[in-house]
Amino acid sequence: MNKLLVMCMVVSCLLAGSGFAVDYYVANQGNDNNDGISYSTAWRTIDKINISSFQPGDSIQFRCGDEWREQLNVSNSGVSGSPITFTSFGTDCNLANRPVLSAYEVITGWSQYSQNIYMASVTSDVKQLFINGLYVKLAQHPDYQHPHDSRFRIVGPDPADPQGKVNYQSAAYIFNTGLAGSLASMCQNNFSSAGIHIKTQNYLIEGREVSGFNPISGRLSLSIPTLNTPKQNFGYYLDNKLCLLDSAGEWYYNPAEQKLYLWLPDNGDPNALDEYNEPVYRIEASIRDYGVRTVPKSYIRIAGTSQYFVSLQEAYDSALHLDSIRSQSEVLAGNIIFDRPVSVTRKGGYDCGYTGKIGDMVLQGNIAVNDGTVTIGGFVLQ
Ligand SMILES: [Ca+2]
Repeated sequence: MNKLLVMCMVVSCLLAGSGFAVDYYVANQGNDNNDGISYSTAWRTIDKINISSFQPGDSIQFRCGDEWREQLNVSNSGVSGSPITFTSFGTDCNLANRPVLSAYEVITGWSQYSQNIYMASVTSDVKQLFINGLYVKLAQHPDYQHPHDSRFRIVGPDPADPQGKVNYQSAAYIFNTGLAGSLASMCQNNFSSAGIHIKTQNYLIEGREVSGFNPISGRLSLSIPTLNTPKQNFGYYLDNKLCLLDSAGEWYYNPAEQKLYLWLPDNGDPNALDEYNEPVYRIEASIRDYGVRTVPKSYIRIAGTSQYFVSLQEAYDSALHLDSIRSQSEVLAGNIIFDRPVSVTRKGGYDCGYTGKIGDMVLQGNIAVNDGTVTIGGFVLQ
């Protein structure tokens, strides 16, 4: 409630202080010491926008053809009929030349690590990786392209393929005698800190971290027990460990070394240049939580609280164990990562006041469940 009051006071002050709307311009060739209010005196960075104040009716215009890889935090509000507008300017603003605001960082400076695997320094935790705009998988086993993968990338109950199969189980560990084979030697019997994703129900995958491995019994211990007891013959996969990076199209990030490891899908050299001396591979890492973030927050809510969020990711990051996040009739773009050891329920189709259940949610981005449990209902996935 205090937050709302403060917010209303801020808006009132802005209205009281607003004289006339101002158009601000941002260009890669600009300068943050400029006043920003003409083409020739444009600002240069998103950071300058983040630390500036805007009033209802103002516009912030980005130069077509330019690109920014910073996080935009919009902290001012427009009012009904007088919004703050983010748009583009320039004479060559066709579809292919629009300004780009990206949360992704281009990764360059690769050195060969071993055969097809290359390594680059990245000082921020890599959450997702894209090669020429296409999503590539975190190193895992069994591999993503494994012939026994289901659409959840889980190896099914196939006796001929024991490596991804749960033989005996409890909520605190699983046994897999298949791990005593080549994979165990590949990882020197060390699976600690690897991610493990276990299918514990027909509709549920629970993500955990491996805390130990017994190479004699094939027992994999979990950092936190799963909520449901894994079923015999249900599948699982391991990920997030360098020794699991053994196939084309896999990557791994070591946060302690701050090194990113990559085996390109076509076995190429990530430093390769084309005939115009341009990079063949545009390798982009998601290292920020948001590309664009706005407050006040409006249409996503954690049930039982007065908190509203503008993005599902932000709501999830604030959710407590067993919370239910609700929203209705919205299309959410962007990628979402569930990476906390909590169990969260996403309920689409509910409005924030819970007065009725209408209007499913649409999720358009990639969804990665790296830890914890997420139960989703009332959503359309695209
Ligand atoms: Ca692999």
